[in-house]
Amino acid sequence: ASSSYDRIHGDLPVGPVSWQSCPLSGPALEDLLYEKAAGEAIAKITINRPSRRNAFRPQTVAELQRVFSHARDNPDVGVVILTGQGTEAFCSGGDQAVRGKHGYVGNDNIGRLNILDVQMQIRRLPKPVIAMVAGYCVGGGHVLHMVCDLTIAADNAVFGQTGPKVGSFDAGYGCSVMAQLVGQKKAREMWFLARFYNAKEALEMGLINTVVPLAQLEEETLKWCRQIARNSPTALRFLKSALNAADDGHAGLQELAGNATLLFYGSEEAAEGKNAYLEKRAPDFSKFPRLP
Ligand code: S0N
Repeated sequence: ASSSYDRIHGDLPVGPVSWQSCPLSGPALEDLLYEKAAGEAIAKITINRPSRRNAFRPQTVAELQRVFSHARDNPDVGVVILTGQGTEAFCSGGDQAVRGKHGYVGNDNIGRLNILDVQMQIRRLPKPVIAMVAGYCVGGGHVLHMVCDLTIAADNAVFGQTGPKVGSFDAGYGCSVMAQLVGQKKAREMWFLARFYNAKEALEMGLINTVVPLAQLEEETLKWCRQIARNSPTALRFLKSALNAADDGHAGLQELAGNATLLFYGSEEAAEGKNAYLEKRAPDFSKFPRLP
């Protein structure tokens, strides 16, 4: 039903968007597509290794770091979609072909677990990140969707951890965020048995937000993005950090507090302190109310 708010704000844009490649300084992306919707505050990051079920190697992860950083800084972006190329997989986790003794090995011959840095980037990005999932979403790929703010799944999506089957595990957000989402018993089931779950089961256990037919996956994701993109960016920023805060401990508080500082800097009261310092006079805070 349409409320007076809806009537005042008008209809959301509908239909497909025109995706345009996002210009990025530095070397060309090899493992990702990074696009922006023309005229809309929506960016899309696509892991583009479909022949490996979009498994990530160090190169993929380094590129994810670059584009998430760009999306964070870009004022024209209000919401970010993370997805995988094709319909077979969102992401199948770390590329086992380059797994070495100390992580995943890239061109520099150094083992890395740098996907953990991307998890942090998504968690702390002050804009909503939406996982758009078709096909397999497993292993480290499953952790990626869990750290996204929302997950929209196609009806062919399959979710699960494989770690204990292939001799790996994610004992960080991979466990703690999962337990928050699905509860301790179900999280232990997911990790200990390493079973796969279909989209309906994932929805029932609170792992994802909605399921739609594969053909409507992007259309539905855009609907959610457009609804988010017209809302207050500052409210969204605070809400994301507030929803992280308790679980992230000191780091969560620091993120939330940073947002408070960011807002306070825009006030006359904060400006009085700065101006007084620069003008070498005592600040006059007496005009600012001591609110109840
Ligand atoms: C995804 C699965 C279920 C798809 O099965 P399907 O459709 O039958 O396709 P396949 O024939 O199996 O695959 C097609 C081709 O793709 C290759 N491939 C698929 N996944 C991977 C992968 N992860 N690595 C390398 N190659 C992959 C296949 O080999 C096949 O190639 P060809 O045709 O040449 O044979 C199925 O593919 C599957 O089960 N994949 C493996 C899933 C898996 O076990 N992933 C790894 C899980 N572990 C992690 O992700 C590590 C955790 C982690 O990231 C982490 C955690 C904590 C701290 C740090 C880290 C970190 O890594 O940084």
